[in-house]
Amino acid sequence: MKIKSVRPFILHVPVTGSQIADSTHSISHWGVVGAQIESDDGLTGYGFTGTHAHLPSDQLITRCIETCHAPLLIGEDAGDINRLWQKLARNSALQWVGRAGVVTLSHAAIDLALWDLKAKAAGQPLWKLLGGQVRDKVRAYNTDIGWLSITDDKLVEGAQRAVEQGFTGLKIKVGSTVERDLRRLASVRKAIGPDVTLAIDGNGKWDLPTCQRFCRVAQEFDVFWFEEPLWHDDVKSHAQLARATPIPVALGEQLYTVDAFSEFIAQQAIAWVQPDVTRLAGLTEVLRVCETAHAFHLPVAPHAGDMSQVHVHLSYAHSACEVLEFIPWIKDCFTEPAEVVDGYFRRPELPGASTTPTPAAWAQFRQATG
Ligand code: 0YR
Ligand code: MG
Repeated sequence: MKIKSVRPFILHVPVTGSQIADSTHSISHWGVVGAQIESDDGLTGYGFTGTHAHLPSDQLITRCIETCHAPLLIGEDAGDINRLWQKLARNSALQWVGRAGVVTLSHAAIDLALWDLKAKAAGQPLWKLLGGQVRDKVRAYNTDIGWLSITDDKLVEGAQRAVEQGFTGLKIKVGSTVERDLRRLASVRKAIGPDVTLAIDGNGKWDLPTCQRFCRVAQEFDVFWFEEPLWHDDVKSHAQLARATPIPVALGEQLYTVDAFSEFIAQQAIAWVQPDVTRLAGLTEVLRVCETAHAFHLPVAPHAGDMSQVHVHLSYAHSACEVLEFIPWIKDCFTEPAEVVDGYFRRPELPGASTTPTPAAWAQFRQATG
């Protein structure tokens, strides 16, 4: 099965309501920026990364796919995923300009398209190709109820509604002021009772003293994890915070390599490991992170930059994956959406990685690739 063409694409899909905010971003659309890889036997694989739908930076990614990655792939055997990963990631010119960021996001799209293609060629959902299912069901937690842009009243209402729908896990954003965030945390915990896991996510906004002050009070509310409490690359401060609070530290959505995860693990700075197949160089690199986490008996909760389309396959197949993030923004753009029923992700059944867009989404949300 030879690679015949590699074509980039960009979709901009509206978020819930018209705008959402966490401590560092405010966005109206989610970007689905990726590659369509066609093989000589007539199959098409789709892979993508997730962005804040900022067209100029999305076009950096599509340009990297089109002009740097595609020429390395044409004519190659599409099934040689491991070798092609090395060819892209250890290409000296590309490595020189980026071992993180645009080059990695572009590589993620390519790697996922190749996995999608391989699973389609095998006539199997991806989780089967990854060794088959290790658990009966994948627990979802809902992030979409907890944006900082949601008022205190609506936050509590939304949390209650999600629990009524069957969610057993929620996550709310923090990183505004300690006082406001503690008030919101307390009111959500009170509303949902003790049986629902409740995580918090700071998106890297606060410094160490602020996190410590927050955690001293927050620990009363049975916080499942504190995600991205501090600046993304600051291993030392995460290690200090992890020693200072009983609340487990979670991170990974802004790490790009297995090496970065290894450093946090080695410094005992991380309790929940959150790799994202759309931000590291695809599933191939994320499997290394999951194996590393597994070796240290650390649970994995993938960050869902793909809004869980691929991650649900990974989570059915990998024993380290305990729970998976759910945000509903883009699911209806795909022929097999990542659906949650009674709080658990439905197991995908169609051949592939659940990355194939519907013709309707393709027509409605497509943007110029530059
Ligand atoms: C919106 N999930 C996250 C979104 C979300 C971010 O900026 O990208 O909040 O990906 O932190 O855990
Ligand atoms: Mg997060």
